[in-house]
Amino acid sequence: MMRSLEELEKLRWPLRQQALDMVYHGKTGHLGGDFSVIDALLVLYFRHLNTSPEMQDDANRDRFLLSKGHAVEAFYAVLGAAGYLDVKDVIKTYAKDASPYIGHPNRGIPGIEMNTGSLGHGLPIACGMALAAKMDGLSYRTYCFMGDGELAEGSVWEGAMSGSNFALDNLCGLIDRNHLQISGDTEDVMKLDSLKDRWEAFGWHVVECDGNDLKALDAAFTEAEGTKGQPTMIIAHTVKGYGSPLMENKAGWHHQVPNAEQYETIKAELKARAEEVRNG
Ligand SMILES: Cc1ncc(C[n+]2csc(CCOP(=O)(O)OP(=O)(O)O)c2C)c(N)n1
Repeated sequence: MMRSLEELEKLRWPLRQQALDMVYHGKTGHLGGDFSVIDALLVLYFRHLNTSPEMQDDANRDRFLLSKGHAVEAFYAVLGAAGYLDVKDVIKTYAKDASPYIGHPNRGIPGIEMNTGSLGHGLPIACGMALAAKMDGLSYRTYCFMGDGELAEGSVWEGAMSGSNFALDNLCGLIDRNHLQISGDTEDVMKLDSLKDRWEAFGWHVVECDGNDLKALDAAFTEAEGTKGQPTMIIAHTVKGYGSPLMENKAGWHHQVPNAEQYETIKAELKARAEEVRNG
């Protein structure tokens, strides 16, 4: 279902509110990483991914893996907007006993292709899916979103090697480059400088963009689609907690659940962003 960037500009604030509601009522979750990646998820699902709730058994549907699986609340919100699930159900039951909506993506939920959350698994599996498309003569594309902290996992670099070795131009990765991971700055935990050079050295086409700018993301995915002979890695420069000054750029909000007062503050911050859009 194609939506204009103007429509997505409106959608990105209420969808963050839904993620906030899931975490607040479920008393667990990862709001910082949800808020940094939700814009990229929206642009992908509503402007690039060739799949839909009706296409789930279609062998030629595009594949998407949220390798940074802890951002599942953002994923549920986007799947809800795209018609895969009822987001009210998610908000009501998220992380509660017997709910299918657990804290990481789980196969069996419509639209979820793979269980993720043990970091580092997405890219090698995405390589396998992209290679399978080539072997089967199918035209579907495969996308995989990772966190920058996730790049400390060795298996990511096996995927990096395989992607170019098999010339997987039907594969597009995205790194949510927000400079923070669970315990602080990525440069203190595991240095990632020269990130573009590293992926290029592994044989990937690299696109850098502002990962909280819908237009820039849209152009990056379009460039990936037009790239032949090698896979593309989009380095999306984002702000962890984007849209909530209370949470922005603070490592503590990786996994923190807001109290009642913080909940109201974040809600007001999101409402203000939504009003900005309405007032042009
Ligand atoms: C294999 C593995 N090791 C450790 C963890 C614990 N963990 C959960 S989130 C996280 C930090 C991830 O940081 P990043 O990928 O940058 O995510 P973001 O900041 O975008 O939320 C870690 C280490 C995990 N989920 N899987």
